Amino acid sequence: MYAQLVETGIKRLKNLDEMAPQERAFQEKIDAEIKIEAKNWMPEAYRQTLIRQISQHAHSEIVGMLPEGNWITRAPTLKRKLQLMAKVQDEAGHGLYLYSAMETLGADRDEEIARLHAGKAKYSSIFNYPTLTWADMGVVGWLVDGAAIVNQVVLQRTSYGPYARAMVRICKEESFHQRQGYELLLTLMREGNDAQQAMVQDAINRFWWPSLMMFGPSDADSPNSAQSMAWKIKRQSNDELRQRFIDQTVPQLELLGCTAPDPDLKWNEERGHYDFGAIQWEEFYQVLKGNGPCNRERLETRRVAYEDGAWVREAVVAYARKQQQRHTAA
Ligand code: BYC
Repeated sequence: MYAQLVETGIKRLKNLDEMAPQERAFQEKIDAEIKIEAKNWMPEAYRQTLIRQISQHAHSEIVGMLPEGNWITRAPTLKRKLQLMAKVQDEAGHGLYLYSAMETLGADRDEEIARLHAGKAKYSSIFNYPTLTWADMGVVGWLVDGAAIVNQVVLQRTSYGPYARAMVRICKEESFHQRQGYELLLTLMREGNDAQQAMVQDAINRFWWPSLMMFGPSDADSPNSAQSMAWKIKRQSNDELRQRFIDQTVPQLELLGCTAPDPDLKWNEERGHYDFGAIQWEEFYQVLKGNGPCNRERLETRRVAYEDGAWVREAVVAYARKQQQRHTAA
């Protein structure tokens, strides 16, 4: 795959013999599967790539709380409310582990959050779509967390130690999220009435293509992939992961008794994979530019939450100062 990416010439990568000694030693360490830790030397571009990816990932987790947070007060039973609250809290936790991993690279959390709130930072495109019905809670768990797991299982082996270790716990929690979503949908499909079953199919129709876009542009159009694969930040390409997600999701879709909004989706015996239709990349790039259905609403909600939470941050700092004074006086 790496050789293939180099050949396509998206970004020409240096050979080992073109690198300065320190950089060559770094690349050899990566090639030998030795993790890079916070205090180790690393090329500035490696550090910046990680800050970019980890901060975007952290932002996705906390913005990702919003579409589901909207439904906590409307959950149909106590059990569903508890599950949804636990899931949304887990996403906040994921954001915290990831911001901490990002800080080990010297990035400033407040600055990165300010960039998010100013509309200057990216977060996952998927969270710019609205959650219109209760079935969306099932579909977000099943498809959105399902896609996130496929991407994140591989990131457990990413070359930067603190990021890889954060992923281990995140993957365990995501797997609970995916299952609760699927179980919610199975219940609606097996015990629900016609309207409830139609609600599930409608949610799948709306989230299917945006979930496939979560993996990022096709390999040929992914500017960061070649270098990130060489540094083993990314271990598998966007298209490889997208294909894996489709292959494992279609049987689950069939078990639900639902369909995907893709007439070209069919098993290809020769390839041993599902074929699927063309993704509308224009829609994806529009969402990235801030023109998705909910971009403005999501950022505004985040800004208000941050401002409303200012007193908590001040109280925590005041308490810490007081404790420190007591400690010094004693
Ligand atoms: N949305 O060269 P590429 C979750 C950007 S949340 C927005 O392939 P890269 C969850 C990309 O950043 C899941 N932007 O980039 C939470 C780049 O822009 P810049 C979040 C996207 O980084 C709550 C440009 O497009 N998971 O789990 O090599 C509830 C070109 O792309 C997207 C992660 O963040 C997108 N979908 O590969 C439920 C995983 N795709 O920065 C669930 C960690 C691409 O050059 N991240 N872009 O301006 C990654 O694995 C990689 O960053 C990606 C993109 C595969 C996403």
